[in-house]
Amino acid sequence: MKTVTCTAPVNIAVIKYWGKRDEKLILPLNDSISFTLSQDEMCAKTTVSISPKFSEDQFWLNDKKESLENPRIQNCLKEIRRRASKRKFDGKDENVWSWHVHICSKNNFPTAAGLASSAAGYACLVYALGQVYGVEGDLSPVARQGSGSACRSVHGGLVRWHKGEDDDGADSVARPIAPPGHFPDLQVIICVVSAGQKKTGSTEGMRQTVASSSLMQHRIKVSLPSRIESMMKAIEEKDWPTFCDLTIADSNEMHAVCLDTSPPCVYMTDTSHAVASLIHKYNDLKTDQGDINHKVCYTFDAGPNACIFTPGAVAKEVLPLLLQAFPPPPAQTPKEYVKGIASQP
Ligand code: 2P0
Repeated sequence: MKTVTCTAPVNIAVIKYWGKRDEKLILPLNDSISFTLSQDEMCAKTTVSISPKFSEDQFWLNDKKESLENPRIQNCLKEIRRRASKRKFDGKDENVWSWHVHICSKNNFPTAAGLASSAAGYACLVYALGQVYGVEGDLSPVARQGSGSACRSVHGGLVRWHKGEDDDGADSVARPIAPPGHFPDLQVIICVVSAGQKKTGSTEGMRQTVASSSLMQHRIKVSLPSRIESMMKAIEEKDWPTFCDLTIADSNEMHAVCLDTSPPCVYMTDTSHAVASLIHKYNDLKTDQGDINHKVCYTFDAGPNACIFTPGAVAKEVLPLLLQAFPPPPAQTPKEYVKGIASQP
């Protein structure tokens, strides 16, 4: 028997992936850019075991036995086994690729609440499978077939997922663009507005947006090409204020196309908008004080929870403001509430 345990962190997109050009291969309509958070905060942990004695594949998610019929898991498994079947071990073929697998996966944060759980989950699963079956090489296109955003969690730091042009998805891969400490002393605050499951899953929401939103055409053809180039330049030049402006603009545009969808995909709540408003007021104050390097930015995924990127020096100022404006429910201790402050992504 061979056993491997891996962890993979969530990634938070600052240029969002929303919409596919190929549903089956999970090929996106646009490039996206994200931060992979640090390993010690929000992450998935997966243990995989393979043995010639196992009679079938089995899967447990958050301690509950789940079916392995999910085609996305099957696609990842098939691709890893295909790659493993082509490998030679110490000069000879080995049939480990044909051994059944037992998979046990856990998230240390709410699953399917718009907190990138599938990204961490599939990145972790694919990496662990790669290790246990002895597969080398770029695993981001395999993780992509589990969940699009998962391909970005295969790398640390700032990562760009290239949409690619090929019909078979061979060039739709994630590449690191800057290391974890690129913006020194950066902190991330995750404001959990609601840990409940979202009403419209990302896959379905994207499908509806592509089918019905005319604003989406503008996003793909006009806004994104220049925003992505500006974001790459801001990252290269470590231009924090511009990075903040672009991150906020892209989050708001993604949620605008969600609202332009029929039926509308409504992910942000009144509380989400109140958090965004507080951040704008804070940034206006910093701008008035001529202190734009201490700006902060927010971004919202397909859910109501805010992800706030802040320079460490102002995190100490922003967090008490948030706690004062949005007091934690009495059942939660302040420690639990602030658990979302990640160390440097
Ligand atoms: C992102 N999201 O770029 C965007 C922002 C949510 C909002 O990627 O259908 O779970 O599995 O490829 O990867 C969530 O979408 O969707 C997502 P599928 P996925 O992070």
